[in-house]
Amino acid sequence: MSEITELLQMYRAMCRIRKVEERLSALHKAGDIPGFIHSSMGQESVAVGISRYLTVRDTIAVTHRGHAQSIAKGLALSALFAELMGREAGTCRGLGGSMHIADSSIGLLGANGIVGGSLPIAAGSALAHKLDGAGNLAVAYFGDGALAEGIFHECINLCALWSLPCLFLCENNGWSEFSPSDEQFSGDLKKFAAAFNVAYHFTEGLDVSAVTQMAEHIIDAIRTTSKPQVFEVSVERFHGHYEGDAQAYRDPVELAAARARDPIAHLREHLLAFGIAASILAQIDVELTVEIEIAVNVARASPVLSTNDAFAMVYAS
Ligand SMILES: Cc1ncc(C[n+]2csc(CCOP(=O)(O)OP(=O)(O)O)c2C)c(N)n1
Ligand SMILES: [Mg+2]
Repeated sequence: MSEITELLQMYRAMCRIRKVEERLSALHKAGDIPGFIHSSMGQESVAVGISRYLTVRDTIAVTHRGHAQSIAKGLALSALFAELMGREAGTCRGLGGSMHIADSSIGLLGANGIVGGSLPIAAGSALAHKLDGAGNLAVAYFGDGALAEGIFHECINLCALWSLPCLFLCENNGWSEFSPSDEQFSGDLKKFAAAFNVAYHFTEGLDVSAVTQMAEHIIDAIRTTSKPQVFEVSVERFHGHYEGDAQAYRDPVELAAARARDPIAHLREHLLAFGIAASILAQIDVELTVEIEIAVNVARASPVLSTNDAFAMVYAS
């Protein structure tokens, strides 16, 4: 595949996630989505770069900010919209919502409302992959906020000790809810990795090509060695902690600078400079809009489960 075809694929994949989240934001504002949702706008390069090198048998455990990670792994958009809108066509029949989305048929082990909750799930899955011997791996997505949780240390220790094929993928957006991470965490992920004899890699998420190149190298190494590795990607969180959080606690100058570090705009400029016509990029936008509206309509056409149906699933018969 030519370099330009690959870049266009990544552009489409990142725009798809961005447009889904913009649509989710509007649906949430309109009252069509109950509960909290957390957007990955500004962080799309991570899931897109990693997922290029994952197969359907590789597994991922994702965070509360997990839409991008799930879509990039292959989650059907109609199942995503339906789940968030509380409809029966959702991945968990609309009972889980954004922070419990799961689809084992594509290796999506589930989103987590518990900070750090993805780590032990991925570690367990990595043990299963090792016992299975088929060369698959597990990815534990987590935010910088999880570094202050004890479970991170337990999981990286066990994965290193037992030589488990687990990628510890830290999306470092510098924020943990409404606090800058440096007010929450005094350590250093690179040094933590070294302390557990685990290889560590870092890149800026602004450039999806950099994420992709590093991801290929790391994922190949994990498959070959069956050893865990840490990959930290520095990204920007464009929206509030949750949709509806106005981010009054953020300095407007800092926020504007963060929003200027947009991986999609960055790639778009690169593609235009490469000679790709703006009309080709506009066509991608139109195609994605159609795809998303079809998914929203499928979700809307699906019924909401009755309260009795919900109770029926609490106990096995
Ligand atoms: C164990 C636990 N502690 C605290 C919370 C409350 N909480 C929800 S999200 C969050 C911040 C998470 O920050 P980070 O891991 O960096 O992810 P980000 O939101 O930046 O993507 C916190 C503290 C929680 N959900 N679970
Ligand atoms: Mg964070």
